[in-house]
Amino acid sequence: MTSGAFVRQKSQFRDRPEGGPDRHHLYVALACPWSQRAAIVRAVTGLEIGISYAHPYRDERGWAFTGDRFTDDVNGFAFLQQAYDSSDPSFEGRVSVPVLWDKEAGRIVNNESADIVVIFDEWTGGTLYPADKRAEIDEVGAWIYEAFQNGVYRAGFSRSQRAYDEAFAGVFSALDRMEALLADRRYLTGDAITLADWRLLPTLLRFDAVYHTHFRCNGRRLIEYPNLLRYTRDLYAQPGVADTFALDEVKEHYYTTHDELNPKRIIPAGPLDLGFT
Ligand SMILES: N[C@@H](CCC(=O)N[C@@H](CS)C(=O)NCC(=O)O)C(=O)O
Repeated sequence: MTSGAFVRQKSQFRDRPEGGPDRHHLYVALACPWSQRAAIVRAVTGLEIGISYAHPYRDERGWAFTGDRFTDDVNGFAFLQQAYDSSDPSFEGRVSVPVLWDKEAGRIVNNESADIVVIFDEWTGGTLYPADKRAEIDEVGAWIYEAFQNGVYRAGFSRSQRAYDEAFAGVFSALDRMEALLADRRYLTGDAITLADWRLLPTLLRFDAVYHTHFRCNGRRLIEYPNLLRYTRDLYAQPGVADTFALDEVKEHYYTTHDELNPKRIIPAGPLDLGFT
C-alpha cells in the first residue's frame, strides 16, 4: 500500500434478504454513485420497493433526512445513523448509503451496492445477471471498480503525490481500456445490458462534472472518448435512468461536503455540456 493512499471501509452488512421486496425499504442519497447503482436497477427492473432519499449535504452527523423531498416515511429517522444503531448498537464504522432495510425485522440487511443490485435483479427475474455471464460481469466489474470507480476517490483523497499519481494513472488506463472494449461491442459484456453496465454508469455520469475537477482526474473528460460517450448516452436514455441522476445534488454533495478539498464550498458552474443529457 502506497503511503497516503485512501482506503474505503468494507461494507459491514452483507446478508441475504428474508422475504420479498414488499418487506424491504431502500435508503439512498442520489448524490452518491453507489446509491445511484441501486436506484437505477430499481428503476429499470420496475422493482416495487419503497425508497427514501437523504439530503446531499453531509456533515459530521452523517446522511440526514431534512424534510421536503428528503424524508424517511418508514421509520421517521432524522439521520441514517439511527438505522445503523438500531441494527447493531456496537456499530462503529462510517454510516454509508445505500442501505437495504428489513421493515419486519427492523434492521439493515445489506449496505453493499454490488450486492443490493444482485438482490434487486433476483427479485425481478434475473435478466441483468444471467448465470452464463456472471463470471464475465464480475471480472469486468472488478477491474473497473478497482482502477476507475474507486480510483477516482483514491485520486481525490490522496495524501501524497505518489498515491495520487498512481490513482490517476489507474483511472486513465481504465478509461482507455473501456474505450477500446466499447469499440466493437455496444455494452461491456456484449449486446445486452447487464449489471456490469449499471454498476459503472454512475461514475461516468459524475466524471466531467465532479471527478475531473474536484478529484483532480483532469487527464481527459468523458466527452473526449467517443465510444464511452456513445455508451453513456445510450444507457442514460434507457427508461427511468435519467430520473435517478440529480446533477444539482451530485454537485452540492461533493463540492460542499469535502471541506479539505473545497473549503470555500463554491460549486463550479460547469460543465456547460455533459454530452449525454
Ligand atoms: N461499498 C459501499 C460504499 C458506499 C459508500 O462509500 N457510500 C458513501 C457515499 S458515496 C458514503 O455513504 N460515505 C459515508 C461516509 O464516508 O461517511 C457500496 O458500494 O455500497
